[in-house]
Amino acid sequence: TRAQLQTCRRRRLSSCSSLETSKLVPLHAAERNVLVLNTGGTIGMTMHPGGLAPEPNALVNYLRKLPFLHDAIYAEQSFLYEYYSYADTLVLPLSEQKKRIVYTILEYVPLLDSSNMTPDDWVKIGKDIEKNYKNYDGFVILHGTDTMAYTASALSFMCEHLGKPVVVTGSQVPIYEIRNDGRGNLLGALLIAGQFVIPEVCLYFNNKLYRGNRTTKVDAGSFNAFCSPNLGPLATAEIDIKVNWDEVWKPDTQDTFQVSTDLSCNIGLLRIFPGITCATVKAYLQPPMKGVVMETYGSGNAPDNRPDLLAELKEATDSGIIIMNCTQCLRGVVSPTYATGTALTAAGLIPGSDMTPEAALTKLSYVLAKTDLDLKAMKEMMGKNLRGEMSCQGKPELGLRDSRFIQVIAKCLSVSCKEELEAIRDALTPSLACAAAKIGDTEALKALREMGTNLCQGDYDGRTPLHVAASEGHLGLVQYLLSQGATVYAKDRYGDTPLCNAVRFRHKEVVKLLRRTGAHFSRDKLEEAGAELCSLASISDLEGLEIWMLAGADLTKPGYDGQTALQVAHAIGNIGVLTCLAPFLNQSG
Ligand code: ASN
Repeated sequence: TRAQLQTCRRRRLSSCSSLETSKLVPLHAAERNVLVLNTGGTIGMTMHPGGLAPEPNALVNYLRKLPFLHDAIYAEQSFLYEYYSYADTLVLPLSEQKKRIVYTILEYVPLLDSSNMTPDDWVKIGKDIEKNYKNYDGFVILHGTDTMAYTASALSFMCEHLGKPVVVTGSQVPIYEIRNDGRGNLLGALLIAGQFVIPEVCLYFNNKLYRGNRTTKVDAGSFNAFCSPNLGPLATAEIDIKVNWDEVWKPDTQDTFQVSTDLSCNIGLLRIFPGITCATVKAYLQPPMKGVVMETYGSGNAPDNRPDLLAELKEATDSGIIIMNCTQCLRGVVSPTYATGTALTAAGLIPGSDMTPEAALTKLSYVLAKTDLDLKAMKEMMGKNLRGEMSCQGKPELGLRDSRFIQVIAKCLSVSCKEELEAIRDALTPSLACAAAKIGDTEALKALREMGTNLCQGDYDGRTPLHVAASEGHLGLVQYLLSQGATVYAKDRYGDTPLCNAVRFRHKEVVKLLRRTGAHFSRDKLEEAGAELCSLASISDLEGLEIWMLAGADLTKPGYDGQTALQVAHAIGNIGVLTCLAPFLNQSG
């Protein structure tokens, strides 16, 4: 069984002194699992008579030969091949953060040049993420660059209540060439997807991680092919990988992850130009058109001395077509600065803030497919910031740097420069937040939040306020933290999640809440649960059994000797345990 193989792997690792992770870090705490969906793109292309085209069944075998993308010795000694039992699982060498990224590549058939991709391919990717969500810490999508920004944007909307990183990447030169950008891009994407709980669909290219729905391809001939014109990178991979946590999206959701695979095809992009005729606009807005992104000039302007054009637009919006006003400029925001812009709003267009056309188009496709919404609700949704795709014009958040507390400490330590202030902030605030979580002090956490603290950050041991609140059983606080974007997937240095902590310290209501929010045990933890359940059954610990079941443990999983908890209860004739387990048995089928 997998449980036995897992035990074998651990035994092997602990007896093998040549493996750096063996004694210092337990195997399950050091390994992170990433699923790579290889959809195609230049990264895996070779030269064919007609030009570069995808080369099937080649990538995994090639990567296997590259020591920095596959540690064959570790794989061999840690029993990796037997455990995963499929040939396309590889493992990176130990990372600087002392993590091992174990990655499995799923190759699509056929592999596609991304110019050939359609929304059906986005749906396939979305479904694969959904199907494998619980078994991996993060996802990497290998993809061609031509339509990468569209796919990343579409996935960002389709992935509802996402809690794990999805990193789209590819390259400008095939990975098989001597000089190429594929190796670096793949390596960076794997390290990020495996090590940081960034709950977003991102795009990684040329050492930068961007929010996917903010990107656009700007260069056909450079390794620096993408830019995110209106939002800085979420992370940069220089000597160190630095995550800009202030910028990372904080979902305030308490719902479980799901992928919305309904997309509308009746959408379009219409770029206006001086002298565009009314007939062109009219033809474009005919049924079955449902939503259009109009690319206007500057800060969202179009001629206001063309009553014919404005009337055409007004007629279209009156008839129920949603028209988004986005700018043709690479940078900047649609704003009511000019009369030529406000005329469009009067004609019923929705100002698209600083959304890229790619984001606005795929958002339309996603929103228009929500058949349970009426037109008004759809329009509201289009104007709302759903996944960080647009900037909200409001007052900027107060930075912790502005807080008196940090200023006083900075003064005592005689520091003033930005970097040092940030270093103080990053060192102090996670510990302060954890201390507040320990005593259940929601007010203190709110105060820290108001100072600009990111409540999702872990302390020196990777323990987040959510870990601490879950350990202590502070239900209200757990709720508050979840509403502030705390992630249920954070792992501390021991590999434990808040759910593990809530189970260990037996806080039933917290377990239930975390489960509703999408928390789950890892595949390995579920394998091992058999032994724990058996031991609980043998001592008739009903409370312990119940909490494990609530956390999603599977009653049919055997312990070390092949017996299940039920068989143990039977063997000792414990009716109490049998009655306690019965309702869950039906669930686990
Ligand atoms: N045509 C390629 C594609 O989009 C371009 C690339 O990946 N660099 O698949």
